[in-house]
Amino acid sequence: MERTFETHEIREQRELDGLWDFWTKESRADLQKVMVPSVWETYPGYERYRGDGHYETTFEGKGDYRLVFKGVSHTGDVFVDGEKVGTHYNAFTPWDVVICGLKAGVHRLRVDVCNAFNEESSLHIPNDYYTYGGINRPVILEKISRAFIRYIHINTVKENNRWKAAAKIAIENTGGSFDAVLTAGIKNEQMVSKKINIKEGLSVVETELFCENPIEYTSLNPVLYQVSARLYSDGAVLDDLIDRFGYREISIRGNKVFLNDEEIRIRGVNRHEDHALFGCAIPPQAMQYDLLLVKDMNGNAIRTCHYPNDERFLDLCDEQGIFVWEEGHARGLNEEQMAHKNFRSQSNNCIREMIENHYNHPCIFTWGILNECASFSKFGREIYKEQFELIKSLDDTRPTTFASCHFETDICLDLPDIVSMNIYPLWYFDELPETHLKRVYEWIQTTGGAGKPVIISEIGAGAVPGYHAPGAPKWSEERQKMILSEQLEAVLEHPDITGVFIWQFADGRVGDENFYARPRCMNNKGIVDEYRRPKASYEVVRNIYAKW
Ligand code: ADA
Repeated sequence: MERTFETHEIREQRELDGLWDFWTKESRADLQKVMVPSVWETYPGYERYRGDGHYETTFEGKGDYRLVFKGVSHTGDVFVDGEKVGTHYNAFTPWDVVICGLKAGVHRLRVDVCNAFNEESSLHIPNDYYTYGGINRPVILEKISRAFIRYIHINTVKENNRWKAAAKIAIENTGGSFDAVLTAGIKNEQMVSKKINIKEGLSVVETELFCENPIEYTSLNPVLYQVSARLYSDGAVLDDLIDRFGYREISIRGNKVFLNDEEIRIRGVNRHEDHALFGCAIPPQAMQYDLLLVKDMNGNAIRTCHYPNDERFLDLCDEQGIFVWEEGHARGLNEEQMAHKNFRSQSNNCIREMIENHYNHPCIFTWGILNECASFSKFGREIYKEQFELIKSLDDTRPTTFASCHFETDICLDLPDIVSMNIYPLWYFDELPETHLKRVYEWIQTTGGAGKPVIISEIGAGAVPGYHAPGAPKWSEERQKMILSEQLEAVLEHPDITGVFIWQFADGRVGDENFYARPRCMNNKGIVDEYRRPKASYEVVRNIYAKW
């Protein structure tokens, strides 16, 4: 399943999900059939394999095609009939390859995948989450003509009590320039039509779209609208694209954040794309199960720590009115890591791909970047500034934020629209949550972050699932329950805090490097374990979130 709705009526698409050949050895001695999407850590014998893996399938066709990869972890090199046609770095963003003039017949598609921590990789490094290897999200084969519609971005604004929808429609032309007609509109509403000359490369057409009395998107009534565009040449339809959006504006008034006129109060969880059975290649059924748990515990928000998420997950959040903080890819990088030769380009590409592909999701209320990186240093600040400027140049309709752990030393709090702090009182240090939070909030008011909305982007405590012991020592389920309860009560009782994301939704796999602080080689701060079995703290969260 590519998305939770049909994205084309005209463009022919075929999902290439299913059994592919997989091998790692040059001789192909270990060749076996595996399902795509998947990661090799879920194949017997490859649970801890780090290196190169090869995936191959065939498809039949003739002419021009676009291959869309929704996610390959972490580097993918694509070959069609033995010829290299594309490459991409970063597991968590979609990318595509256009192949022109294929002869009629059956073609071989091979993807060489690498998850090694090599010197080219600045974002996928040993970290407090696992870098899996494989084709972790769907692969789609699309038949295209000389030009195709890459995206439709919709920006909704309410003026004088009337909603307006401004569209930017991007068309990619792989051949010479030609005259065309572009039509666009919201489903069941009036269509607009424009005559255009399409140059080679990418052109963006801007137009306003109409809808009589649209219903506003709210968290309790998340109404979605479909927008479609079609491209015609010489009277024949060449291509189309359908996407979804909601009528809504995110605004900041004083130190509060609003979705239209609804004040946003976050009862959230941090969620890694990680599952005991699937690694980071989580199927839609399991995604929805996660969301059912979040809703069952009276939560209303997800932070996609620490990278962009699968579009199908965002679709499900749109449909259920869940607030999403979507994050660029980077966790805990120090100055030296941020000075890596590829860091700027890899990190900025991730932001571009995230915003281009996820612009329309009404569930996303903020873009986050650079979790716990060097926001205390002059050099770090340059990078934060550059990335916030990049975001605003791509989307100035949403607030920005970043999660900092640099209490009293952060020098970047003037840069985002929302200030977010990760704090772990009673887990990493002994201070009453209420006292700590008061100190943190008062300090923020002495910085460039003064007066801005404040989110507690992480609080939490570890518990090894099933560990119970008298006296509730650290790592027991009872201790986690006690700590979380005190932390949550303190945050939610604070009059000026927009909300909280618990660290974390589910236990998640980490590398062996940090074994002494991570029993089981897992980050054990989940309120459910890696199979989604609730720990004792689940009920506590459920009761506290119900009150807020
Ligand atoms: C940090 C970080 C998380 C996780 C957490 C923890 O705040 O942002 O990725 O590592 O700490 O469990 O200590």
